[in-house]
Amino acid sequence: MEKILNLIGGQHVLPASGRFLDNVDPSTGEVYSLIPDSDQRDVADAVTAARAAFPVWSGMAAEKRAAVLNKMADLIDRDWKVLAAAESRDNGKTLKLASTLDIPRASANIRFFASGIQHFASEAHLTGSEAVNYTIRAPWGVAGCISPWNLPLYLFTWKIAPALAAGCTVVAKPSELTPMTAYLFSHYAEEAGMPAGALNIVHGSGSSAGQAIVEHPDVAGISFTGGTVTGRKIAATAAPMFKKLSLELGGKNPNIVFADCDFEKTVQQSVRAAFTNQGEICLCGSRIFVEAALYEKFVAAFVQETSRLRVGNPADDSTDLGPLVTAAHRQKVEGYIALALEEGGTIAFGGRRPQVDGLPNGFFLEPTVITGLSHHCRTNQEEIFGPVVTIMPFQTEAEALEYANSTTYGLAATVFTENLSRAHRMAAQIRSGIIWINCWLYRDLRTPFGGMKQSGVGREGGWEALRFFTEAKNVCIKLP
Ligand code: TXE
Repeated sequence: MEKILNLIGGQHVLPASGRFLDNVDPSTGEVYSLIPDSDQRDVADAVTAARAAFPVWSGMAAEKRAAVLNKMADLIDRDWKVLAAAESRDNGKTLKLASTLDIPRASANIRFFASGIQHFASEAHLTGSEAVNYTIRAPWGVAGCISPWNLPLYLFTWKIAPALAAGCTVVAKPSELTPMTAYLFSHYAEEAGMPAGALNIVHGSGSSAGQAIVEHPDVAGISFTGGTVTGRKIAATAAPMFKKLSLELGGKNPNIVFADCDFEKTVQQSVRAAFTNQGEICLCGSRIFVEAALYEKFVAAFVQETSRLRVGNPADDSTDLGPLVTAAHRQKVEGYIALALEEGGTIAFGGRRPQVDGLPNGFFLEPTVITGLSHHCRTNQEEIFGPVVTIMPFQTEAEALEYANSTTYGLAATVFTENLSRAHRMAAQIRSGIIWINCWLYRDLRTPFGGMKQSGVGREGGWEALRFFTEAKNVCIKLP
């Protein structure tokens, strides 16, 4: 069985414990590879290597670092088929999605920040005729990059690319549920000519390897994407050490549909927003609020469109939803379906485990549509992170806004309306970091990305990410 290894100081190495964790294929429920069960010893080695590499890597001209990063992106593009197949097998996402979204985006992330660092600039200020002030933005040292399982290589590169471009050296930990593409990627460091130790990848559980990265005194900052509960724990560990923190956490995103929307497109985009990647994206539109006049028509069309989605083998071209990532996660999602019924909801579609030919033990679940709930029940307040969506009517714009803002999350929101003034009003008043009008997950990597309230701290993307991985220093020169 294939054994994944850590990348530390340019070498692929076994974990100090000698222990491995099982890596399960969610389509079959079977263990198909082994993951290093790393602990603080491996993390200490990785941090030592990253510290040693820091003067070399940060001392290289930005163009040189960019050249190495672009070479890594070339290698992703060269191997995209292998990477897409690995991502699909590891996570359960469809091969179609891995091939068109995850893997192309991974190389795009790297190219974007390789280019960005060459255009990154800082300010200078003349203080009358008395002094000149300028700002140095220098990488702060060793960055801890901790990424989740839902978009594995996509989010892994979204963190390590700006960190490395800025000149930080990295100790990264991919999710223990989906480590395979990060492992394949780890071989590119040497092939692309990256100095040993600039990128270190330590595999293992969050409570052991992840926690050790956050606790290590020589890791100056942490970029984390994952659940809100984990984010809170990381913040609590990091705060007494005053580490820099970027936290991209959960969402419970409203999708608001006004009666004046472009109906066909709205239904199609709403289904996409609810069920892409089995609903396992922090940006998914999981609470749909529909203006009362359109409600019945919308629910009927939404259910019909959902019924066309095919749950099946993620490797098949015709599959729209693969299995959920783990048995435990499916159980959690099913728990919310049961809760929705207890809270008075009605299942308008789905809710069961489908039979998938040849894959009787996969963690499959039907896309599920629930109606009849209030906006404040637990089902509509807590992140489910699966193929479950609720639909509720609203009467007025003010009511839609109240419902939209009624959770502790504030990551993304979608508004469908052809009324431009209303679109602007809603965009200004919804409390979330991203507002999509008449679209969903339409991304420009230059835009600030992140959430308000318990959806996180800080912003990724564009200059925000490069600013995060650098520290500003003011130099003031008194003129004679
Ligand atoms: O994520 P975790 P889990 C949400 C979603 C999901 C819930 C829990 O609702 O059901 O979170 O998912 C590492 N110190 N999202 O438990 O634990 C862990 O190893 C340092 C939303 O799978 O947050 C992994 O690499 N690291 C989300 C990473 O954190 C720790 C995407 C994320 O795992 C750690 C995924 C610790 N103490 C889940 N504990 C999004 N925002 O997109 C765990 N980790």
